[in-house]
This record gives sequence, structure tokens and C-alpha cells, in this order.
Amino acid sequence: MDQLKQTVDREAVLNLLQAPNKPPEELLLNYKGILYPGAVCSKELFEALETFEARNDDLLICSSPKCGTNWVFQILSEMVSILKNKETVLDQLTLEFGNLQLFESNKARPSPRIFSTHLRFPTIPKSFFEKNTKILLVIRNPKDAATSYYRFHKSLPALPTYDSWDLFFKDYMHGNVCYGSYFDYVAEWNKHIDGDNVMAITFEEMKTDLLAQLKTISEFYRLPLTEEQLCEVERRTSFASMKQKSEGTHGKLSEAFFRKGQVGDWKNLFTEEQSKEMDEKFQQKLAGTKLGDLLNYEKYCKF
Ligand code: PPS
Repeated sequence: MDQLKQTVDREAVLNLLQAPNKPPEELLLNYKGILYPGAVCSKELFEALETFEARNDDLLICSSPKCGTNWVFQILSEMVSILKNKETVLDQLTLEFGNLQLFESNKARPSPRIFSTHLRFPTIPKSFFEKNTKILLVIRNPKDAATSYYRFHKSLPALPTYDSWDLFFKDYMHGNVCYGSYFDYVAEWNKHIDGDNVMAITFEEMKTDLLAQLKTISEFYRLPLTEEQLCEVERRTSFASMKQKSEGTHGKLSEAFFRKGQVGDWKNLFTEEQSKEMDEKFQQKLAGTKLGDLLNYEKYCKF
């Protein structure tokens, strides 16, 4: 039975991630050659997304898994709430999660809608580009993204479990994980990063100076927050603050979504050999590109 038929909100999606009700062989859905979490994604929804109608005032967050989606969602949600004088945060709508009923209810939501997605560039509904929706691309250094993703597989029942980091590393490097290759993801975006409606930010820059990044984000979205309001957003979206609230926002999955929130945790997991293998992949795919430079690989990805 389709569990989402009864409830069409984010809580239902979180419940399915926690208790997927699928045998291990059905945890992954292969759609057009890319893997997805089968507990919350379906072919029907992907087909429906092709005709999704975006709005100019939607806020779209794009990121490869484990690069800071939930953090940036919370930031945008706090910014919008503060400007609207509301205490409640908005619902996080993940484009590709849910069923057709949820898809329909998302269509009717009032503006501004905040969507997040891990979809690869070619599968993002065209209408976001036709409507000139502003898109925030969040990227993170691949070593920490891989580390976070591996830990996530251990703590999220909806994803297959790996017996070892070495096995996960192989799959990550070959793009045999949900949403495919990190390197292809960033390389695809690199071809579309120059438009006025797209801005890229990095996890590492947010960790270094969150307030400065909040200013940049609010200017990009033309959200006229005062210095004081930006400081309030900074306070509410620190790792400690989000982790503290996470039982309310993410229920039983709070530990899975808010783990360490650090830069450089990869050094506790990667071998020298694995580190070199990833360095080579970075050289091949991203070195010298605009997003490759933004990642500041030498600073964040060397022992
Ligand atoms: S997901 O599941 O793909 O949507 O995950 P995503 O939200 O993109 O990324 C999860 C990682 O982001 C960390 N995180 C934060 N770091 C710093 N500050 C704040 N406020 C914050 N919120 C989330 C989260 O802990 C995951 O990283 P790791 O390295 O696993 O801790």
C-alpha cells in the first residue's frame, strides 16, 4: 500500500525514510540510469515533474547529497519567516520525494515555496529556467561529502547498508550511489553557473563566515533583512542550534541529518591511497573550472 496516500506532508516522507517498508533489493530505484532512494522516489513522480510548473518567486536549493541542503533550507526559511513576521518555519519541499498527491498539494501551496532537490541538472524541471526562478547551488568538498554520505547510509534505514567504508568509497567514486556521481553533478552545473539567476555557495564558506554568506544569500534573493535580522538568522542556523531543534524538524532521524557539521572529518576515514584517487578524479573532472576553483580543493582536501 502506498503509505503516502494518507498523509501528504513532510512528516510522511520522514516516516518512510525511517521505516521504508521495502525489502533491501527495492531500496534503490533506477530511473533512466541514475539511482534514487526507492522509499520516497517513484517513476510516476519523475514523470509528473517533467510538467511541473515553477514560479518566478519560488526559491530552489540544488545540491548533491550531504552538501548542506537542510542547512540552507533552514536559512531561507528563517529569512522568509522573519520578513513575514512569523514564528513558524516553512515546510521543506523536496521536489523528487513523495507521491502524486504530494506533488499536487505542492502545486497549490502559497508563495514563496522553498524547494530543495538533489536532482542532476538535466532532470531539474525546465520550468524553473523558463520562469527565471532564482537557484542557490550548494556545494561541499567531495571528501567530506563522501564521508557524510557513508555515515548517512549507516544511520538511514531507507538506504542500503555498507559493510565497510572501502566498499562505499568504490561505489561513490563510480557514481553507484543515489543521484549518481558527485563529480558529474558539479561538472554539469559548471556549464550553467554564469546566469543571473544562479548563485553557488560552499559549505566551507558558510562554516568560515556564516554572517557574510547570509548577507550574500539575502541580496541574491532580494530579501531585505537588517543587520540585526541577519544576526538572528545566524544564531538560529548555527549547527548547535539546528541540532538542538532537530527532533522537532527531523524526528527520529535527527542524528542522521545533523551529525558533526564540520570541515575535514574525511581525514578520519580516507586512506592515503583513497585520498590520492579522489585527487586524480578532481583533476580530471573539475580542476580549473569555476566551481572547481570555488571548492578550494587544495585547502580543504589535502592531508
Ligand atoms: S541530505 O541528506 O543530503 O539532504 O543532507 P544535507 O542536509 O545536504 O547535508 C548534511 C550535512 O550538513 C551538515 N549540517 C550542518 N553543518 C553545519 N552547520 C549546520 N547548521 C548544519 N546543518 C546540517 C550535517 O551535519 C551533515 O554533515 P555531516 O558531515 O554528516 O555532519
